[in-house]
Parts: sequence; C-alpha cells; structure tokens
Amino acid sequence: MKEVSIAVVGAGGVGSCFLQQLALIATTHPKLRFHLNYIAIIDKALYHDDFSDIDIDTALATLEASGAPLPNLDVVIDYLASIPRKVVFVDNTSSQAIAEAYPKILQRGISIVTPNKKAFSSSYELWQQIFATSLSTGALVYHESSVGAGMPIISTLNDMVATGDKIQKIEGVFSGTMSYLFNSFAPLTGSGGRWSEEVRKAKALGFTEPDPRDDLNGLDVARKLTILARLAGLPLSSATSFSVQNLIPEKLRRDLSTEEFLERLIAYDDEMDLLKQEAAAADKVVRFVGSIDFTTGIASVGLQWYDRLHSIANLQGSDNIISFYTERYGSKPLIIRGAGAGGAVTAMGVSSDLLKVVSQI
Ligand code: NHO
Repeated sequence: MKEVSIAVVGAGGVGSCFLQQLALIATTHPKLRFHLNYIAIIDKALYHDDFSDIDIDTALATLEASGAPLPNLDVVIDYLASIPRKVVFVDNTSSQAIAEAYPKILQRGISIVTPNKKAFSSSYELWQQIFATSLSTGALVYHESSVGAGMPIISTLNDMVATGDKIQKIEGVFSGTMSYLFNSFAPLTGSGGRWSEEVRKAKALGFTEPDPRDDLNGLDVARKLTILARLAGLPLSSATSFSVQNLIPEKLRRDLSTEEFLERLIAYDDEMDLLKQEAAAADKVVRFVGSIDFTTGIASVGLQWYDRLHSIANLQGSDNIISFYTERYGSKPLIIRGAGAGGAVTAMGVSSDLLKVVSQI
C-alpha cells in the first residue's frame, strides 16, 4: 500500500471538481491511500497539528464551516515538510504568490500538480528555478491542465521532445472563451451575432473570466503559448515578449467596471462586423489563434482568416484545437481537439497528473 499526503490549495471551479475526483480515486485504487492533510481557500485553511486526516468527502463543507485563518505560506510549507510521508501540493488557484513559491516547495521535497499557468509563463528565471529544483530534489512538478484543460497537450509535446522529434510549428485555438466567441460571432452558416452581445452572452453562460477583458486581452493564450514554447526548447522570456493582439478597444483599457465595459463595447460592433465581412468576402472566417514557428523562433497571438473547410474554422462551442507540426509527422500534423475549458475536464488533468506523480515518488 502506497501512502501519500495531499495538500489542496484552492477549491473554486477546478478545485471543487478535483476534490470530487480525489474522493473517487481514493475508492478505485486499492493500492493507494491518500491522506488529505491540508486544504485552503483564499481566506481559510483546515489542517491538524497531529497530521490526522481530513475526510475528503466533507472537506470543503468542514473548511467553510470551521476553517482557521489562512496561514502564511512559509508556515504552510514548514507544516507540509514535517509530515512523515511523501507530500503532493495541489495548487488550484491562479495565485502569482503561490506560483513564485514553487521552488521553495520543491526544495522541501514536496511535489506539485497544478492547472495554474502563472509559474510556467512568468519570468524565464522562475521557470529555470522550478525545473532545476525539481531535478536536484527529485520532487516532481506536473501541469497538464495549464494548457488545453484535460487534453493530453503537454504530455504529448513532452513525449515528442523526449524521443527526439523536432517540433516545427504549434498552432491552434487555445482559449475556450475565444473559441466560443468566434464560433458564435462568425459561424460557418448564418451571419452570427453582434460582437458585444456575444461577449455578454458568453459571460452570462460562465464561459468567460468574471471580467471578460481577462480573456479578450489575449494574455491567457499568450501564457499557454509561452509554456509550450519553453517545453519545446524555445526560451521565451515572458508571455508579453511577443506579438499579442488585444481585442479590448484602446479607449476601453482604462478603469471601467465590467458593466461599463460591456455597455461601451457596443460602440465597436460595426468595427468588428467589418472584420467578419472582409473575411466572408474572401469565403473565409475569422478566428483567434496562437502559433509558434520554431524555425524562426516567432510566436504570435491574434486574429487570422481560415478557409471554411479548415479544422480551425470548424470548431464548436468552447472547443480547443492544437496542431503539432513536427519532423516525424511531416505535412500531416498531429491534431488534438476537445473541450478546452470547464471545471471537470480541467480537474481531470490535475487528477491524472496526481496519479502520475504518485506512481513515481
Ligand atoms: P476559481 O473558481 O476562481 O477558484 C480559485 C480558488 O483559489 C478559490 O477557491 C480561491 O478561494 C482560491 N485561492 C485564490 N488565491 C488563494 C490563495 N492565495 N490561497 C489559497 N486559496 C486561494 O478559479 P478556477 O476556475 O477554479 O481556476 C483555478 C486554476 O485553474 C487557475 O489557475 C486557472 O487559470 C486554472 N485553469 C482553469 C481552467 C478553467 O476552465 N476554469 C482552465 C485551465 C486552467 O482549461 C481551462 C482554461 O484554460 C480556461 C480559459 N479561461 C479558456 O481557455 O477560456
């Protein structure tokens, strides 16, 4: 029987689904025993000085009802490092501060699994520190869900690189939100909705970040490209070091509430319609894509026109599609397509990473 301690930090859309999956895994893997020893959300934490287990099924309710104030991260790391078992730290937050603590966590022999993009798409120095510390301590760091939710994007790329394939280009639709917006604003059949209405609808359906500007600025896609580029050996210095098209009109980039922003976006509907009409006149559709050309070392994020038969033009809902052009795959890229956002599928990437880590520590 393998016994592993788990610390879960963050229990929102992804974290709460992860906890459900952890409860299920605990019952379906007879040779594994998980001890949930720490759980926290932004303002509360639950843990016991004697390292006794927290019941996984009721952890969230207990945390909400009787959690203590959130301790300082250094205190948490000391606590986890003193547990007399291997520990996996599951970061389900989007916290930059927690991401920056990864080297410290790994230094104490604690492995990490996370969908948080921040650690892998901020400065290149942080990236180097994380992987160098992992190498020197043997603590592992897995982050499949930081790109493409639960789809096997990072593991596939890592396998290609590890077996010596040469990556030539990676191209795709990396944002579930942008996919949904353009699939409904510029569909293959019919004229589609007005831009501001589609943004409002996507927000109401829960497809966007609480403030849609966090999707429209292109940074989420830029972060995902930065991660893939670095894994394939292109050391991009940050997610803002290459061309990223920001779909927030310049005049709306200042301090405005989300509602004011959505209200003022209506004034730009004609401009957006023009984009879609120009593409339609050439029998194409417009989509928001990211690409990395490894021969030139150039990454870019923005609007592109696609033939109606192109796989990128034919996505549905909030699907992602990612194409790997490599030496081995020649002119026919390896294409991975599927749900690219949502709690359950993103948590699946975290849970499967946990199983991979546990099998190796
Ligand atoms: P939430 O729902 O805001 O939950 C965050 C949780 O973290 C809350 O419980 C909060 O209390 C806690 N928290 C924040 N700071 C904390 C701190 N300092 N200490 C302790 N707890 C803290 O966020 P989500 O949606 O659950 O996301 C969690 C992480 O998964 C984020 O890093 C997010 O970027 C990442 N992620 C989410 C998704 C998704 O679909 N929700 C995806 C990938 C990664 O594949 C998805 C995707 O790319 C979506 C993207 N917007 C797209 O393509 O359109």
